[in-house]
Amino acid sequence: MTTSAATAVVVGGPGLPQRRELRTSIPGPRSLELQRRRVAVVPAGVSSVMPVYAAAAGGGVLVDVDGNSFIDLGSGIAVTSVGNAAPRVVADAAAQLARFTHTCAMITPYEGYVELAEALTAIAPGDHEKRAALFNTGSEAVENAVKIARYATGRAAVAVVDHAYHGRTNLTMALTAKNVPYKDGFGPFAPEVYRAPTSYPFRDGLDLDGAPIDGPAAAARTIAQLDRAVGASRLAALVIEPIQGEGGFIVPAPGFLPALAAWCRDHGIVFVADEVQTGIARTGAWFACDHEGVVPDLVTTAKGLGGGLPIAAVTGRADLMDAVHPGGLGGTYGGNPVACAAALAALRTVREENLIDRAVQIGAIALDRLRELQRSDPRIGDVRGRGAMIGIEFVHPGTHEPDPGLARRVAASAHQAGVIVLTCGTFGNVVRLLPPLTIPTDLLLEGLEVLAAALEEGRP
Ligand code: PLZ
Repeated sequence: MTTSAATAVVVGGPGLPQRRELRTSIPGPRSLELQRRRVAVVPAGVSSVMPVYAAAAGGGVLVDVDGNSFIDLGSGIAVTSVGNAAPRVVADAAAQLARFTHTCAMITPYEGYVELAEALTAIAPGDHEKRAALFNTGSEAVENAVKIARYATGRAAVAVVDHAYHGRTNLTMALTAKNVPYKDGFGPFAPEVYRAPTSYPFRDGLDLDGAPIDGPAAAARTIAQLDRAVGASRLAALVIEPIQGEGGFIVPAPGFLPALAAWCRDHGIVFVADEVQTGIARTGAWFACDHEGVVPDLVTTAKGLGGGLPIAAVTGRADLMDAVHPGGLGGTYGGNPVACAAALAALRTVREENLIDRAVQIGAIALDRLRELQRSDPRIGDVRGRGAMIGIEFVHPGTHEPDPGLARRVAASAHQAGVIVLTCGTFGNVVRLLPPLTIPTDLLLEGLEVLAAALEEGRP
């Protein structure tokens, strides 16, 4: 074991000084040393956005092993919504660690699993009777939602849409739209997956009468394609992100999701809302579906659910969930007791710290500033989002042609200036903001100014 600067900052959480501070070049010498060790033992296929090694994090900052303090606008891809090392999560997970770390819920269950299922069935959209099954990752939750839908309907086909991201396992790679880096060279993929157009207001053209395609029209286009290519009666499920994440932070036009949900209901197709990225307060509601009153048959959650620990769930209609034979669903670690304790504490944190309202405020602050930037910068094609899930789509001025280079440069220059931001999008041209909901407003504003400066730097 080598001693590192991690020993200088041993405790994370909201008590960390909430400031941006650079002490070394980025990455610093200790990060560079760890990176040298890493490339010798970790395959290149597992890559990192910033080779900056974490020592502690909390509130709205991440401190690296060289003592640099970054403003965190990424939350480890929408995971630490309640803040990193959130006090309730740390305390309850630690208490559970000391009681027992694992029994396997399929062997001897424990209260935390039941309590989390109670919590999830209470907050998931709809007043109907529900069940929840726990897993470890978002991909695993999506796979299980498809298993349940297939079992319950006796049908095989699964519909997904353009720009979708649902995971990296074999079935979820098939559900995911983008080839590089997710699928390239990794086939053959699971069969019976069919893709249809989605609603992408910034890129959707005009209809035959020259009117912009609205939500219901976009849904009609999706449905027509699925009717033609598959047939509603063959479809077990439609799996869809209510706001697309990796695909570009795409908020569909109003009415799109409700129309699809209604079509699914009319044809016995299980409507699966993949809320792995959007769920649990991120968008300013428990679930992104809530914004339009859409009630999915099944909803997948992960990321924000566990306060940083790996846990995922499928929650939904009792009749569908109960259709599967005993022993048909499970896994060694699904609903690990420490992760359950962390998730229950994370949900309590959302409630007690009013983080749903905070997500709304963060969205208002960020959209306001970014739209102001957009007014004087034709490279910003679109600014969109809901709550603390915000995307900035870059284009070549005067066109809709994606500019992924600009997104990369802006993100890289923000990193150098001490702000963690991520990119996304089918075209790689979106910078996305996913701050922890515990970020102080002044840090959020400072992070936005760093982005503004990064854009200014890159002006032609
Ligand atoms: N569904 C909607 O956003 C994970 C992927 C990062 P896992 N998104 C981040 C990467 O490059 O691997 C995600 C998602 C939606 C499913 C998943 C998959 O969740 O926990 O990564 O398996």
